[in-house]
Amino acid sequence: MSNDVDTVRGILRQARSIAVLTGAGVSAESGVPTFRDPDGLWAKFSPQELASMEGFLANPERVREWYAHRRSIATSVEPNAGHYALAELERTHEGTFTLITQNVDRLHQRAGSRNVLEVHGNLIENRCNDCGHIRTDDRLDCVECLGPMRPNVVWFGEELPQDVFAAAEQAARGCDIMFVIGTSAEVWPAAGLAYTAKQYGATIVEVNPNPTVFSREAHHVLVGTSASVLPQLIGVAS
Ligand code: BV8
Repeated sequence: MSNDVDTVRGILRQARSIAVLTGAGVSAESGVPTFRDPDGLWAKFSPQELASMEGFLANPERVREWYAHRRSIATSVEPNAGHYALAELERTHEGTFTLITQNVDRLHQRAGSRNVLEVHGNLIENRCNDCGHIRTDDRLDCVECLGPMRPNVVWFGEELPQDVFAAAEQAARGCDIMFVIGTSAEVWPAAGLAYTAKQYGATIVEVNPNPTVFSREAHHVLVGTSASVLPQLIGVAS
């Protein structure tokens, strides 16, 4: 297993199809808390109470306030060099690059990434739990059907958006290199995309300052933060 940026840059130059799977670690250097790091969200809050339908039904006001708080963080910070490096990689690999993100903060899009598969939705929008109507204001009930509006994210126990996940699976099966960046790879079925890419023969590159349950599956592990490693990968001094 190589831990060398130059080796990976050589593989990247030959790649015909690139897939990237990102997690909360990519937004950490922008100031957005991760989930499972020692100072992460789950150290302070219970995912079952705040990121599940049960938690929402039990206390909709508390859940809405929590997401409004996270939305204010996400909209008040800036994308970091890691986000911009991935947007640049998409530009230089037009049509052969797919960014799959578990993140709900939309920082990839604000950094210029255009083809972003949000497998866990986004917390900028609200969605009617009954008819799916999307809004970005804070109305509590749907103007279309009066159903309850909730954050447009995928909660624990909820199915991922089928069309988005199908596109992500297709990218994972068809790529010849997959970067797995800033994710603990503990949340399924999103984490399964990295295993699928490996199963279909892709070269797997993990970018993370810490080891994860997935590290032993990677052909190359670049130990470091995404904001420092990713600009090096695209040949920009970070
Ligand atoms: C479903 C949105 C069924 C909301 C989130 C199989 C096995 C085991 C369990 C399951 C399984 N299948 C399903 C499950 C259950 C569950 C699950 O996976 N549980 C796990 C936790 C045990 N999955 C589900 O419930 C999924 N739904 O399966 O439904 C179904 C099917 C059909 C019909 C009906 C139902 C839904 C899962 C989605 C949950 N929603 N978020 C919100 O954000 O509020 S999950 C949440 O975790 C985020 O989306 C997040 O992105 C995701 C993954 O976390 P990470 O992004 O990896 O973040 P984490 O903090 O864990 O790690 C950060 C990493 O970054 C670390 O490695 C750290 O070292 C690194 N890092 C830190 N700093 C940096 C860095 N890296 C780079 N640079 C840095 N600077």
